[in-house]
Amino acid sequence: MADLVTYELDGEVARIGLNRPDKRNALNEQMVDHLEAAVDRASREAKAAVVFGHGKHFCAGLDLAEHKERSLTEAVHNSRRWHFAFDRMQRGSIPFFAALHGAAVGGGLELAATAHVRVADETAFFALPEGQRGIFLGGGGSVRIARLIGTANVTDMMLTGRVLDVAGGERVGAVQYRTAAGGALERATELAHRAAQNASLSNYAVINALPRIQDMSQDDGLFTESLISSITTASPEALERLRAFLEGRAERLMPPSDGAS
Ligand code: 1HE
Repeated sequence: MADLVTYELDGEVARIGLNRPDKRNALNEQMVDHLEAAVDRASREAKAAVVFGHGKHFCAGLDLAEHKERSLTEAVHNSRRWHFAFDRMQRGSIPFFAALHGAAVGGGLELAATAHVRVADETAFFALPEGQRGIFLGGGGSVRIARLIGTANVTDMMLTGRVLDVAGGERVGAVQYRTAAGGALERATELAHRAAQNASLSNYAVINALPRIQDMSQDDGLFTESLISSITTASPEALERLRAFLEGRAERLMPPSDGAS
């Protein structure tokens, strides 16, 4: 049987592929375990990672066939299992880029919202059909998707079954980069390579401190920012990078050219 989740290392970037295309990469329990193992492996071996879907779609969400057999208690544990696994990605040690195409729906959108940056091609679409299925978000979406696109948009998508195309996804803030059909994986990989060049501690602060600061009061947030900022500044890597800039050895920033931003 083919691996439910594929893993490959492209230099400093790990590429993790959902690999159950016949079921549109619907996530069953085993896949969530394999995904978590791949995330942990990437965190040890890579400086950034991409998560993508094999086949026609990114991910059709929760495996509904498996879910319909669950007792109430099992459903709670399964939802918590998703939370723990996804948390290892969102609050881990390296940034994740989601490459989206086709359906990114239900739990698929919850997974996409767990990544730190989303790249979607023109075939991508987004929906939260939980209401239509008689269930609710269970993979962290009521927190992560709501923070990403706002509670009003989540409410609308869940109540009305609204399906957003890639432009709609971009409008609500779910999509940071758009590509032509078939281009998301390459673009996400390129962006991940770019992120891999940053100081690891800065990336760690971006993915761990920034979201926590959003949950704080302004006063606590500003104080925490000062602490994190001073910790990163004092790291040997920062000192070398600051020196390199001042000695003219670092790349200068350029205004974006077409397609480069
Ligand atoms: C599935 C699933 C699934 C497809 N669980 N088996 N998610 C949903 O409600 C989305 C349900 N899926 C769809 O709306 C469509 O399948 C897609 C738009 C994603 C893709 O359409 P299409 O035409 O390419 O594929 P298909 O013919 O609908 O499906 C192909 C097969 O995948 C088919 O099985 P087959 O044995 O008949 O070939 C489908 O039954 C199967 N399949 N999606 C199980 N989700 C932690 S809480 C999160 C809560 C949620 O995620 S709720 C949203 C669930």
